[in-house]
Amino acid sequence: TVSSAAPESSVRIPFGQLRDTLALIFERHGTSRAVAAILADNCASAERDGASSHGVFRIPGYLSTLASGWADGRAQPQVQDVAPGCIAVDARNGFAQPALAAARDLLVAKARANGIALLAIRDSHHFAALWPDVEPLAEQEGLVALALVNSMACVVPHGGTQALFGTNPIAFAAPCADGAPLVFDLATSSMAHGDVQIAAREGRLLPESCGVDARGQPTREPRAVLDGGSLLPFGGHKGSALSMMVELLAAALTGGSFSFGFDWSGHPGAQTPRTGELIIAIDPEKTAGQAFAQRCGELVQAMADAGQPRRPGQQRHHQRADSLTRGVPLAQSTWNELQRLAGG
Ligand code: NDP
Ligand code: PYC
Repeated sequence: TVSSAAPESSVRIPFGQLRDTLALIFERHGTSRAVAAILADNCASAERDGASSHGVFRIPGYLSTLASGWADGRAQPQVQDVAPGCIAVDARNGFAQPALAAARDLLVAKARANGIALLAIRDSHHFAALWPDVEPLAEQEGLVALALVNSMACVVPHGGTQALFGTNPIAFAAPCADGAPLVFDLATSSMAHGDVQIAAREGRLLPESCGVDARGQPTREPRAVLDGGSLLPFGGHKGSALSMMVELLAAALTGGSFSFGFDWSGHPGAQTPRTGELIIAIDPEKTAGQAFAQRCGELVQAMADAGQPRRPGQQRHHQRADSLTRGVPLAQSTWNELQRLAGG
């Protein structure tokens, strides 16, 4: 088991060392060197930012997926320039992040030229946090970015009886005059599936109204949700409608599978959903000029003045600053296991 920082005996690992160790692990377990570098940076960044449901906790799932032959860690994404404002990428059963990396420069150029551009990734596996797909577009390029990805059927549509939707996250990033971009990244389910797994491992009950058991009865028992039960959408019919939208935009619009549309039963150990991802990038200069980032700063200040104690992304950036200063916190046993997997 690879778990995040445990209170008993923990260590602080420099971010670069963690990332390099993860890259070795990926490469040793079947990805190309280029894919290993991208996945390692993504996974180490999540751990650095305290996004523990998608940090090193995910390594065993990546490795069992690769071992099962379900995802291709050496896939070469195929980028197609399909229209002035539209790029399609066939990830060819590889991971979504290398597909995004292959199309990123073109996406930025098209957003700048047209004011808006669409990146439609299909036949891709996304097993990670979504904010890394949008935050750099705001931070490094000054673009507003929205990403949607669908996952695996584990969420019952509002009022329904059967799991159909994925946990289907939406991430948004906007440049902000006060420095860090304004970012949110949230599952459209009551909880991320990863957090249910972590609760099960730690022996914690789930909050009320998050999930149902295999008979459709409300339960707070994480194992009951994981073993034949389902999660509920967040916010009742409203979250359910957003999840439905994610299925349409991330799957139907890209040519990827719906969350209920793929069959991994022939690949025991497979954990990564084989679906699609949509990214929309907008150049705010076209309609608002430099004023956009200032208006964003104004809005953030107004929220603080209205008494909101914390803005989305703030906790993550706080954890990032701490990790970059003192090292990324990990349980000693986790770090030992990662080094073993890396062959060290
Ligand atoms: P959370 O509910 O933890 O957080 C959602 C957002 O709300 C974050 O931007 C967070 O900012 C912000 N936030 C949280 N608490 C507050 C608060 N009190 N005040 C203001 N803002 C707040 O995220 P989820 O559990 O829904 O998702 C966790 C991760 O799981 C995401 O990264 C998501 O992409 C990933 N995921 C990935 C899937 C996939 O298919 N690849 C599927 C489902 C989820 P902050 O980060 O600063 O806390
Ligand atoms: O935590 O819900 C989740 C999730 C699904 C796919 C990757 N993460």
